[in-house]
Amino acid sequence: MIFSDREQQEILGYLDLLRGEINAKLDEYTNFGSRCPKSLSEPMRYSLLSPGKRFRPILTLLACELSGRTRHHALPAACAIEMIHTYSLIHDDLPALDNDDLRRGQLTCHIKYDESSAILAGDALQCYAFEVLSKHVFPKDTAGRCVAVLPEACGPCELVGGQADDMAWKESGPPSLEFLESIHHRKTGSMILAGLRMGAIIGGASHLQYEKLEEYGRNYGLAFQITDDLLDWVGDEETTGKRVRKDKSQGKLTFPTFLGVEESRNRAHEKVKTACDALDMFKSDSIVYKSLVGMTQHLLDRRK
Ligand code: GRG
Repeated sequence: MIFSDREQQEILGYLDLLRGEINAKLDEYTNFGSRCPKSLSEPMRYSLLSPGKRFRPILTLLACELSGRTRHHALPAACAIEMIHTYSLIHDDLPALDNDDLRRGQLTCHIKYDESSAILAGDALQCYAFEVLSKHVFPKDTAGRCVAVLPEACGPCELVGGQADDMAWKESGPPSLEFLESIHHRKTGSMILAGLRMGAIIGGASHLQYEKLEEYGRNYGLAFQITDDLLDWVGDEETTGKRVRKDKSQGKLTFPTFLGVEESRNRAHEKVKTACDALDMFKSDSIVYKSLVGMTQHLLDRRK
């Protein structure tokens, strides 16, 4: 889909508006006052409120709107997904895992504070995500359905399982492309799918709408990961806000190491097209539909 300059500006403006609403709600939810020790709330807020792209919670809001309800109903679920995502980044950056010192353009949590603070901040964000879902999503049976979706996505068979396999594969010999895709489906795709699923549930999606949003999410997830891998090869630290050229030197399993840069780019194009095609039943001139397509196509021009 080709957007005019004016439409592109409208899309950027709309995505900024959603990002602003998400940031304000994350701030509000983590203003614990004296109920939570400052030594914990500070590192939690430091990482959570840092300038992430917020594309997972944005997907939740857009899925809710596409499915028929206004986005404010999905804000708690959007914040919950960002809390889980931030916890995974804090823990992934620890010395025992990726040992990174830069994230979102600022020092990682354990460098800014210390390791124990970072571990606890991650733990607390993980639990708090479920508290937010169960307390703030209405009606209660909808909250229950969301509380069933999120732990599956970030649990042993998805996010954490994908991470475990990513760390252990060297012991089991040369991996296949299928295995690489399976790791990325679990580490990256599962959280994207969970965000879309919760948005669809809260928005009251029909069975078919739900399935189409899932199909979109599976393809978006892979496209996102391929372009993320490519950024490590061709991106720069200043724009991405994180260290680059680490994957190759650390022998990481990525799409460019497997397929080369050109073939990886081709794959990303394919996935973006399939993702956008999955949205056909939602096609309209609405800013919600156009923003979802626009942000998907933008993956191919990612700089961060
Ligand atoms: C430690 C439980 C645990 C899990 C680790 C998600 C994960 C698994 C590790 C994070 C590192 C990584 C390379 C994950 C793949 C997903 C990914 C590309 C995350 C970065 O997401 P962005 O680009 O980050 O959306 P921002 O900062 O914009 O939110």
